[in-house]
Amino acid sequence: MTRTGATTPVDRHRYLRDGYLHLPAYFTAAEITDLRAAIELASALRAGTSSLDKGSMTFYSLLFPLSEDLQRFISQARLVDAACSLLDDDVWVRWDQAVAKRDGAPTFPWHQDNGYSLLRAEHLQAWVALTDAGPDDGGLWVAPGSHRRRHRHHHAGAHVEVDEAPEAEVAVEAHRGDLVLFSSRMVHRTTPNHSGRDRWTYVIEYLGVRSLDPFLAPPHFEASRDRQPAPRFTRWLPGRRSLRQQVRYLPDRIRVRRQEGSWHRGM
Ligand SMILES: O=C(O)CCC(=O)C(=O)O
Repeated sequence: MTRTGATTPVDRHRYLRDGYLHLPAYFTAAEITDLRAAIELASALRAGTSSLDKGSMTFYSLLFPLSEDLQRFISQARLVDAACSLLDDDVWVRWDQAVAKRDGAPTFPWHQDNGYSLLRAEHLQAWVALTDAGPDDGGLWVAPGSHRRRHRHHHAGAHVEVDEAPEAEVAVEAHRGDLVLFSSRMVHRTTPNHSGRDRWTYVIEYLGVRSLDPFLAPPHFEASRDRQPAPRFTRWLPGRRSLRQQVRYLPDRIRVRRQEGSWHRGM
């Protein structure tokens, strides 16, 4: 089957079945070099540190609002096409982050990203390997099939962790330029980096436009219209206008307000 640059029907079937897709060599070396330069510039503009930082692991979050280059990257046709197809909706980007897992960085424990975002809707994580990221260099491990239900989490300091570690896991042997698309409900972790090199990844979170993030203030970055790239900041996505969505999140908003400051809500 010809790859159009995004995803094929077979990819979609595998994504729905396993909860993730590993697409090797999705980006060229030149694209990754440009992406890293844009991340570096935006990170320099972002003040402060993240409460998710752990040992020699550093998170640089919400970079795209600071960079037109990143806005172009996250709304490029191939990514938008893949995100719309896998979420079956037009999409907006609620979050991005570059993560440096430097030599010696520890495990980042098993979790679903919904455990951090506190969203009820599934979102799509587009995980770009900016360096090699295999099992020995702080790479990603996934539990195929675990995305079919919400798992209970407990707090572990600023982090959350699923109550029960999955029984079956798969290491994703990612190389620089690979793309891993996975469901925010996929239980995943990353293991320590013992490689002597720094591991860098960039993660973009796509959410269907009918889904609200009640915790994030507008404007929001709309990435597609009619499933074509249509990048723009807007205050009024369909999910935000929906009374049903607003009411659905009332109990969560009250709970989060009570917990505010005790941990980090993010990806
Ligand atoms: O980048 C990492 O090593 C862990 C971060 C992570 O699991 C995530 O972004 O959900």
